[in-house]
Amino acid sequence: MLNIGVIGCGAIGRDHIRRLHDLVPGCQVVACADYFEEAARKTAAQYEGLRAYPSGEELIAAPEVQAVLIASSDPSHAGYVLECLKHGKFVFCEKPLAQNAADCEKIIEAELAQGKRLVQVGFMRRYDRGYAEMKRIIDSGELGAPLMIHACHRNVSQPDGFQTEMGVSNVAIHELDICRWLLSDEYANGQVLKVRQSACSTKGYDNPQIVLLETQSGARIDVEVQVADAYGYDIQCQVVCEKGTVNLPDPYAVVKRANATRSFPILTDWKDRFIEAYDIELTEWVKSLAAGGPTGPSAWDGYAACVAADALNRSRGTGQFLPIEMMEKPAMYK
Ligand code: ISE
Repeated sequence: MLNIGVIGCGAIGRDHIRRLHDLVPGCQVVACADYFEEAARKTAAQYEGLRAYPSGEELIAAPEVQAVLIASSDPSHAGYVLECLKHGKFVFCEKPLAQNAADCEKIIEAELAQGKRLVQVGFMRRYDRGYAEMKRIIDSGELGAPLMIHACHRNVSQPDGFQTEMGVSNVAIHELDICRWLLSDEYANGQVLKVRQSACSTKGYDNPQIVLLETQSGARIDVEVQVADAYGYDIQCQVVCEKGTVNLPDPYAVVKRANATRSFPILTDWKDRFIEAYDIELTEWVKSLAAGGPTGPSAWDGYAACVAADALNRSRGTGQFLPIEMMEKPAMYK
């Protein structure tokens, strides 16, 4: 039985605690912490045997905690991951791994010093059945080489304090991971374009934005990023290959026919859209730790996404494609 501590008792943190408690075999959540102590105490009160710690650091140091799940605010991720590595503990960190590539490099350095993989990053889309099938078809080679990806990420709302850069570093970070995974390729350059702004969006950040990327093999990717005020939470992805295309399926929804209209609902909450992927992701994570260590998205993958996000955010307003340059891949991640 793996004892897990969860840092961050906001929406996704509480959702993961429920998931680990109700669904995932072979583990129990024994500790939680939150920047707002009261949030941790309230969460702990809902589960037998769950203890609230006054800080993430104390939770990480607690002897009964064998593995840590980080679901706190983005700026706190890197510090907590480094703390887990200092204690040699397994850590699952929600995306993004850090606020920038430089902090990811520190994490990679600390993990290399431990001599084995301890870190997994929460790129849950890799566990979504739709994306997994797209990758299987692309990898089979039956459609020839992938040439282009058209993707879009449409969201209903963002929390207070959201900023333009987060459209890339927090939201489109999912596409930055899934596109390099689907194509088995790395990015060469990219830029962010500002488009005519939605009249609905008067909150002080760019919305929508377009992310453009070129991979090392010359494939091109465009991602429409609407961080808020969309009609629903809608994620689309089409990969155009030499001999055909593959499309991400819409999530399961019953089609209603009434009043001379055929319709089906579109989800609004991102936690629901990928609920099955989250379930599989954490089940596999716990299973992999029992077998010796994580096998899902690594600190290297977290780093690759942040390198691209940094370049994209630097490109905003320059009208230029900027190079996306990574350090040499350490053997541990090959
Ligand atoms: C949110 O922060 C997430 O993490 C979701 O996965 C993402 O799809 C969403 O757009 C973000 O707002």
